[in-house]
Amino acid sequence: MQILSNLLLTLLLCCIPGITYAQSLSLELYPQPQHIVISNQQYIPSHGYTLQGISNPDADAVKILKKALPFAQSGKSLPLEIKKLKAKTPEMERSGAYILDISKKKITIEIVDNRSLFYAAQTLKQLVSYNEAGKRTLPLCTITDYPDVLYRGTVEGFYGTPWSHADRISQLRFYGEFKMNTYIYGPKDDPFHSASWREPYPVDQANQIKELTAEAARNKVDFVWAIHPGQDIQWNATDSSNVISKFEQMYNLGVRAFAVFFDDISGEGTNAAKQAGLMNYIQKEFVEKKNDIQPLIMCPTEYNRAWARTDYLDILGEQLHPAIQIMWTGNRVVDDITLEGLEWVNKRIRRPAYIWWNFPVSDYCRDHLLMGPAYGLDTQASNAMSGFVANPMEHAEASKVALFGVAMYSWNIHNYDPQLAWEKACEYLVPKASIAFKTFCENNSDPGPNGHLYRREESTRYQALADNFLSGYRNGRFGERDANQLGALFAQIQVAPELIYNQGDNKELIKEINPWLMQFELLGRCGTNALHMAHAWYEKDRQNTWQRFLAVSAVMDSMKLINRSFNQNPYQKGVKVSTRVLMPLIEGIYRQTSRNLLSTTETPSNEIRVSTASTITNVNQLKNQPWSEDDGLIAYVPMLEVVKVEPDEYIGLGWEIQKDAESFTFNLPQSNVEGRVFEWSADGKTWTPLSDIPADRTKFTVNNVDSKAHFIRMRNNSGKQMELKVASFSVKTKEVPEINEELMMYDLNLNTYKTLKPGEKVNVKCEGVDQYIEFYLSGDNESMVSVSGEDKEGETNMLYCGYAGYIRLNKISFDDIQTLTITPAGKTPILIHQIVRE
Ligand code: LOG
Repeated sequence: MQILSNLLLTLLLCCIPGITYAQSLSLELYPQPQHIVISNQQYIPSHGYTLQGISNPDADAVKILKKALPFAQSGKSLPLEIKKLKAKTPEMERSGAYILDISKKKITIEIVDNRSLFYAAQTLKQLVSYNEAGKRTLPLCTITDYPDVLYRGTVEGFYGTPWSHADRISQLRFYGEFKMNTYIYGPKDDPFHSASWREPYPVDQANQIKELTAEAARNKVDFVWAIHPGQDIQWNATDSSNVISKFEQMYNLGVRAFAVFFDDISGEGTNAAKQAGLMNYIQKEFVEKKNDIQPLIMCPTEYNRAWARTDYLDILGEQLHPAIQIMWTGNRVVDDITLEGLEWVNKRIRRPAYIWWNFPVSDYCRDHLLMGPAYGLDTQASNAMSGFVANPMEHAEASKVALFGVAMYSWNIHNYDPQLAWEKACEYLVPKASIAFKTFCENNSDPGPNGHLYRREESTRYQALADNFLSGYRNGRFGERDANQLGALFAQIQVAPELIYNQGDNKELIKEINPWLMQFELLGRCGTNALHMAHAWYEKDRQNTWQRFLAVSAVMDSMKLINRSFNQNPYQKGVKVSTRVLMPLIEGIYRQTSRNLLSTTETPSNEIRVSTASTITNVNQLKNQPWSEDDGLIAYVPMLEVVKVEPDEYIGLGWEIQKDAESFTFNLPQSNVEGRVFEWSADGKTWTPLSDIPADRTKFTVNNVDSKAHFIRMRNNSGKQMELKVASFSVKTKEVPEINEELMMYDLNLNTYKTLKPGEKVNVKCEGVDQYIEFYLSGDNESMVSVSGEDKEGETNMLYCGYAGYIRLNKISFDDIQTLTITPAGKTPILIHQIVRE
């Protein structure tokens, strides 16, 4: 709001003749320039321009200028002069710094390098507007601009499907447009980057990289190629030259910037002194010999403060050549970036850290999208970092929402406003349906519970509303005003995807987020139904409440279907939307309604009560790791980073007492197997070794788990620290023996049911009923049902015949009847969800 009113104020002031107004936020320019002096006047150039000044100005920049401005073909013209910038401050010596001066007689651009001209042209492009007559107008102004952070951009450093060639081209253009100058190539699942780092790229892929380096150059972006050799590197001359040979191949494809990543590895490769040795060797034998290569970058093994428990960083700080940059993710793997945290690491590595920000990366929460603002970035930190790159989602276009913020932040840190950047990003990406897109994004920004404990604001504007409504409903009230507002929101949510499909020009974006759009529409529907259901309950209309309950259940079933059908990756499969506020609200209303409907003194019998599955572990890094339960498979959600297991610590699982295990599977790559033991237990207290697991295997399935077992664990019995990755640790339970459908009619769960086909019947004893019997039934539109009973005289009395829905029979109507019989009265089956006898 503040920003908006500033803008308005500025615009107003600009309209008063003669006032010169200087401040950085006076024009819609992104990223915001550092200094703007602007007059009130918009001006229409009287002639086309001609270039003057330095010879051979950057051709890519000139192309943009020629598109933005009228250029003179012949005759009279205005000068557009490009000259060398005489810097008076160190900032104005930075690559990309420029001064752009627009007066009536002339435009002057002062530059440090080609990048400066390119950026000045990008700014100019944003300055041009059109008046009513369709004429180009320009504001008279002077813009003095430079980047706060030297290296700004992204690191394609996630696990999962690497970006496509087209994705990358589109990214590079986007970076150029918003003054980001760095793209670090390091997708974990590119074998030529990581697992097979010694191998050269096959021809077709090599050609694509060549194209990327050219596209990067056109956009004044450094294409940094990273190698990830640490898991199997040998600290010898052969492997040192293997790294250099690979770099040579990349150099020949046009790469002029390089990085070596040592993250997420275990064993010998983690040695700090050896890593520094290799980096210094590359510095001396490759970088210094070539002469046209950007400063080297390394990602250390202890890349965040939570993991920095040894002298690893100090060794790097001392031994690594001072020209080499060191990456850093912050206080944790995924976290905000604070000045305090930066100062802490900078002291140890003896240079300003190069930030690898793990946002909006979603490889640890793949069922979610992170579409919210890029916030949590210290605005005082400009001098404490040498670079700032963000690790994005595997969804390239969708990542641009956050990356727009990254561009704004890293260029002009002090003035960074995450919310404003987010809004502008949404408007930029889906201009014709930006409101719908904002609705989608603001309700899809939190990763859900995760091992990194990283959460993001989501649906913040609706949190109080949702809480109020739900707590009122739980106490028997119906907050009409809250309900109206929520109703409007759900209606907006329901139509948002349609608007985005129809009006969104960015087809790639739509393709990426399509499963979530489908789910979002259903969320809107589900929310609307839930509110109707709550209202029906408030009106004391049980029949209607039950119908609405069935409607909500049906939409929830559709959502489950989408969750089972799309995005079936082996890590976090499925499609989750609005899990922070809105889905919990709907589920809360749903559960409360179920409780309301079933408020009875009966409790389900012991037979159908269940215990729950969960992880059991005393390993710190795993304590917050979620687990999944799906089709009888209980499993740790796979983790990406190396886990350190101290002596006597264990990783385990427990499962429901009524289930028997069919098999146990583990896949713990990168682990030392020495001294580990696998054990099972019936009670979680006494443990018995699991035999038959080969001692050297990091991956194995046991098919004959003792039927008494309800816990399994792997314990470190080696007396020293053990390293491993948790790719899988799971127990499959046997199919539950034939479900007794009869029980489902009395389990106090409205979601389970018994199906009754035409001709079949169910008898219900009337003995013990004091007040009434209720039937919760469903079927299709034609499903009819009859309830009848035989009285003492042996005569059949029809008590109900009609549609299958909610039926309540008061005791008085079946006083002299011992058994009621319920049966379909038409040609279609009915479902009995619950029979309540009170
Ligand atoms: C990896 C990275 C991954 C990210 C988020 C770094 C330096 N390395 O835990 O590839 O995308 O975290 O899951 C990492 O962050 N490991």
